[in-house]
Amino acid sequence: MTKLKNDLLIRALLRQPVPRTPVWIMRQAGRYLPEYRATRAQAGDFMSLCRNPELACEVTMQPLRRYKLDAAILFSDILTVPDAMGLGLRFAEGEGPKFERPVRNVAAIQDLPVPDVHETLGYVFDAVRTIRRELDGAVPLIGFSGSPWTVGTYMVEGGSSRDFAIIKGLAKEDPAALEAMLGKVAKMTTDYLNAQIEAGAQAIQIFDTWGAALARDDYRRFSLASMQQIVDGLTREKDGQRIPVILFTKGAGEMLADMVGTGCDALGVDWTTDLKTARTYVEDKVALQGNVNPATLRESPEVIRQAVADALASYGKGPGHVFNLGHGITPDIDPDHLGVLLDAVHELSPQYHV
Ligand code: 1CP
Repeated sequence: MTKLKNDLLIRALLRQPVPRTPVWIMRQAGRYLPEYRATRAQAGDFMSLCRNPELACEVTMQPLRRYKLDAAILFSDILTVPDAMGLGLRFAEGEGPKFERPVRNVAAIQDLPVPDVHETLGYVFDAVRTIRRELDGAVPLIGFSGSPWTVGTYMVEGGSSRDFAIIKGLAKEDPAALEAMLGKVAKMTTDYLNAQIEAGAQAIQIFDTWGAALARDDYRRFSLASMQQIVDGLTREKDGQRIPVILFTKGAGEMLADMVGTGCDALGVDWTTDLKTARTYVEDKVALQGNVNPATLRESPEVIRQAVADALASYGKGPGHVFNLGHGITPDIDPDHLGVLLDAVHELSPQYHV
């Protein structure tokens, strides 16, 4: 096993001292990069890109060739799991994800299979192995999944949703059925992430994009409990190295305090909670990742640099900060603006680590 040449991300996630704040960017491979758009065109469509390990590796590497990043993230999607459960995923051009067979009732939940991940998602683990070979230890590779609740919103609604009316209806009418569905997704996701780790993923992030659409009690019952089930089942050490786990509930706010108890290593924070406040919620028990507003990247270089300075100052001194945006970079961003943000992190962060 190659030793990491740059292990700043792993050290920061474990709250160990680092000489500067490591940085990666959610959705760092994606549509804002012209080279990504070219590779996707070559693949034909988004799912063909995900299913081709060589091309998935290529788009994973693209942002690392341009920028000084401290991690790679597997190129895939959170919806590969329900696709493997037989729901029939397609990405209609300009429309976002759609499922042909959404899960709408108790019978569909009972019939929902939990297939073997090696038989259905082998292309993802092939991509992980291909990327690890290509990285050759330069930086760690982050594997990921969605949270069962977030994935469940797409499974029940049949695609993206504004108000989550159908799944919230199910939560009210038949909460036990919803829990059963989330339990199946959690089981499949645990196997999926463990197979990513087996194939070479060196840290794990669980994206809970829609958890904060729930009231706090419902968040605990439907989102946090199913993430807990995953964390409890994850491989936490491989080849003598701990595999850090990051939970990211967008808009978590005070719920960050509830998330610490899962046994995760780090929590993602979006820009609606400042890092100083988040640090008081988690009482320095876990590392924090974030949290510049992605919209800041539309502003001038001066504004971007100031946002970096503010986020670093808000976290303050000491270990346990991984720099990131508060959510994914959007397709409209000028790639040079991301360079400004990353240069500022490299330049301004060492003073917080003396
Ligand atoms: O047109 C295209 O090329 C597809 C756009 C795209 C990309 C680049 C989709 C479709 N998925 C991805 C890759 C992706 N998705 C990654 C790996 C790339 C990287 O981070 O560098 C990751 C981690 C995701 C995760 C993901 N997919 C989330 C959670 C993170 C988040 O941003 O909140 C969610 C909610 C999805 C669903 C999804 N997949 C794709 C789209 C457009 C969406 C969002 C749909 C919606 O808004 O409801």
